[in-house]
Amino acid sequence: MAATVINGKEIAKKVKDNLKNDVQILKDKGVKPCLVVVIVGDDPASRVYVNNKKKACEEVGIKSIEHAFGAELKEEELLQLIDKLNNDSSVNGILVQLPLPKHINEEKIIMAIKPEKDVDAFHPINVGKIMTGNPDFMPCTPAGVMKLIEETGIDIAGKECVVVGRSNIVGKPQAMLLLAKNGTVTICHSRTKNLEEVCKRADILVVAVGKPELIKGSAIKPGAVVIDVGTNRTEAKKLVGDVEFSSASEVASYITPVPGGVGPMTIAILMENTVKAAKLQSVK
Ligand code: NAP
Ligand code: L37
Repeated sequence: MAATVINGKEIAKKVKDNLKNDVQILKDKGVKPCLVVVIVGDDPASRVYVNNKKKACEEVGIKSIEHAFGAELKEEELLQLIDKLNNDSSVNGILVQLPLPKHINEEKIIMAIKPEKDVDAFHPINVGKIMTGNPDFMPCTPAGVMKLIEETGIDIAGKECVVVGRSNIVGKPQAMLLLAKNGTVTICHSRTKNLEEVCKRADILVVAVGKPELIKGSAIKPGAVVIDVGTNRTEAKKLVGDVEFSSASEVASYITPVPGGVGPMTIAILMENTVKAAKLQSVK
């Protein structure tokens, strides 16, 4: 039996539509939510994502400002810009699109962003709040994944959840969110032995590795929910996930496509975080 394909684009649209109302209420109070997106260098994937983020802002009614720089930008100059944005009360959210050029220390940049404006939830203060519960901002991609799982109607409590990948952006916070919903969580990475066997235990499988079609149908438990975070461009310029869709969709009960799965949800959560930032800053 073929799996039901979870339509991330449609679910993201619902999230954004709900936000429009919140934005209008804020505007009526004289608060204009504003997101600043900073992009350094000419990574084509980052360019697409930043454009999609700006487009989403427009849809929701959030003001977006882009600062684009060549790869030669100095770390010091970026830190100065962040300092200026931190102190500009008309700016609610600051997002520095990663990856940054090698000569810029990403950790240093993340640490420089005021936690109240850190809509990516990458600052250690926000990461800590995700771990202890009750965060101000949700981690965009993992929270988007949670909404997609929610949409299947499946209760996470007590389920075997396997996350493949342990990055600070996706894998690690993903595991925390699944744990918070009482999943029994296993995290896999490049040193995991018998990856297929571990994946096959999963009722809910989230894959965020960055290796095209790494996970095949043979690694999936019949009836599992499969969420594919991977966004890989093949030589033929085709976009594929970390899961082999053709074989996996024969075994899973629900599966996300690439594109049109997790990507649009990442952006929808970013919009939620920006509106939340504007709300929190307006009651100060
Ligand atoms: P990352 O920082 O490169 O991390 C990749 C993780 O995968 C690491 O933990 C690595 O293990 C693990 N890994 C690598 N090869 C493996 C293997 N053969 N078996 C098991 N684990 C393996 O990547 P990321 O930022 O998390 O992104 C992952 C993918 O998701 C990429 O394709 C990225 O483009 C995509 N992504 C999509 C969205 C979206 O919104 N759709 C958002 C963010 C990222 P080690 O830790 O041991 O090295
Ligand atoms: N929050 N996310 C945040 N901060 C960062 O610094 N790098 C990074 C990050 N990752 C990120 O932006 N990922 C991402 C991935 C895919 C999309 C958007 C953001 C996306 O829009 N994906 C579309 C297709 C895009 C395409 O055509 O290439 C999709 O449907 O999947």
